[in-house]
Amino acid sequence: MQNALADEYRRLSRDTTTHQPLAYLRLRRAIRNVIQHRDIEPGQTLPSERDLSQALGLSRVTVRKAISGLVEEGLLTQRHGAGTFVAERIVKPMSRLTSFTEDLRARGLHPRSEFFERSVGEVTPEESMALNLSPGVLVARLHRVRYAEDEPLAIERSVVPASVLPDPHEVHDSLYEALEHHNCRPVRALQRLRAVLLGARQARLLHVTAGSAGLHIERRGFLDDGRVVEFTTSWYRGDIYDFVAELQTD
Ligand code: 16G
Repeated sequence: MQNALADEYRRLSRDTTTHQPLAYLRLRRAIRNVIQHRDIEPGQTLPSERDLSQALGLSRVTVRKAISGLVEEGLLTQRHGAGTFVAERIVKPMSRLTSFTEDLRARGLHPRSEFFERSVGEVTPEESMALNLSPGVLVARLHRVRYAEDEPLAIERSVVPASVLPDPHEVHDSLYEALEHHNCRPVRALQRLRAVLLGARQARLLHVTAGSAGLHIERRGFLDDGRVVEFTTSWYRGDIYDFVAELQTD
């Protein structure tokens, strides 16, 4: 792994198109790339700070700074006395508006969806409140299980105004890619998260036992002009996900 990382770091140092003059940012990108290419697997240890600084000819301060950024992003975890590992749980920073597909790709995982429903219909009273739509307006609905390779991670039900997404079959794996295609990817979101026990059907779909812990999340995504473009209800597996928020005093 150390060789793969050293090769990637040198490649980035030579690359004039994406040239990153700051060594710690270059190293951060090299580590991210080897995780994405699966040269290092979740749960495996990263070479020590000292080994990395020797192999790459960098100061330990630089190596530490590169690693600490990836720990904050949730890609790496540190255990006192045991070293730095590629995170096994998926750590999702709550301050960044990312999609399921992007979160998994960043970890070198292959995301995919299995749909139960892709339809267009009249907005329900609950959906019209969440999306600020008048009664009678049409919405596109997507109901799917989200997988990383063959492992189910979440169940999601998304509702999008049909004026934005007239045909829900345009969504293959990523809703945000389809919205981006229409220049309607949300730029801001409000998210409400609570702990739940997964019911029998949800548990079966997520390959866990009934009554396991889950996270129930509602996201309302907004466009620049304030229109609500997405109302998604998700049930994420509690045994895999950590949601992390950075807090600051006023
Ligand atoms: C995430 C979002 C969900 C969004 C989806 C888009 C959370 C809790 N939920 O799962 O609201 O619709 O990503 O992902 O983060 P996609 O572009 O891969 O379909």
